[in-house]
Amino acid sequence: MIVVTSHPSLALIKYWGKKNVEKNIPATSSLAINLEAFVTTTKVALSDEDRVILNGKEAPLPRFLPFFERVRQKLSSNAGFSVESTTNFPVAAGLASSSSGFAALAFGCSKLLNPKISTQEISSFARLGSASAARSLFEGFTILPQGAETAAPLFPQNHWPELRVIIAIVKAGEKPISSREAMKRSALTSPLYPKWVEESESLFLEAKEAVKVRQLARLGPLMQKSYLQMFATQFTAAPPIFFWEPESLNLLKTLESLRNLGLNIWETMDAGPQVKILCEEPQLEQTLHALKKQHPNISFLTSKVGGATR
Ligand code: 2P0
Repeated sequence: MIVVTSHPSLALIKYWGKKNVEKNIPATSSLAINLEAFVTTTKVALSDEDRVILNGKEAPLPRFLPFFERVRQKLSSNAGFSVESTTNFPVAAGLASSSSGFAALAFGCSKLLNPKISTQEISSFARLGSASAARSLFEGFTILPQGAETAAPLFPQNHWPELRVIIAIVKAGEKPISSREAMKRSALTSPLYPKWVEESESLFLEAKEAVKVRQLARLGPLMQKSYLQMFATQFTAAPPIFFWEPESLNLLKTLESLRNLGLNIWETMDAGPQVKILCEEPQLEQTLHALKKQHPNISFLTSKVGGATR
């Protein structure tokens, strides 16, 4: 048996849509950080048949079988996998649980079958399960370029020591539609989708530079454009997709007013109502204080940039 821990991958520049659906290849380049405070712990053992238990409940196998089959095929094995996974944060709530989940699973299954396998190859297995999981394998700041089969490390965990993420849990229940279904619908029906794919590459290239020089005031507006353009493809899909809750929008307005007062804080959102706010350590306490005062019903968690799947 192998025990694996992994952190979810929070995209600052988003992957949303696929270049190749069957191979799960992204249509847009993403840039992300791992969230240290959120942890998935997964035990994987070889077994006669496949079985997955997530947070104490038997999980439906169809979501995992194509992934297991590809790992077995690529590593020339017919072993089954018995998997038990727990998270210290809500799953399927827009907190990237599938990224840490499939990263841990890919790491565990492939190391059991081939202990010498490279992280690059594990990343390409993880991508088959969930494209964002390809990024979770590596520490710190990571990229998954459009068209790529594997993610790559960009900067290590200690590249930007003052960077903090505040995670606002607006609503913890499971989302009404999976990311996979939602991005499929955006791609097939939103008139804005081609423009989103075209424009996201320049956001990605500029964001890489901003991260390199650790300039949050330069990175922030690029992050905003990325998540808002991604959501524009959801709002304009047919039928439209609404992941936001009223409280999400209220929080965005608070963030704007705090920025106008001089705080260097910038948010992003994913396929769910939660809001993730980037700031730097010297402004962390002041920001948290203001947010808690204005939004007493929201829970705020804080994270640093996290390490690799291990
Ligand atoms: C991301 N998200 O870059 C984007 C931003 C959500 C919004 O990757 O179909 O679970 O399994 O490859 O990776 C969530 O989608 O989708 C996601 P699949 P995934 O983090």
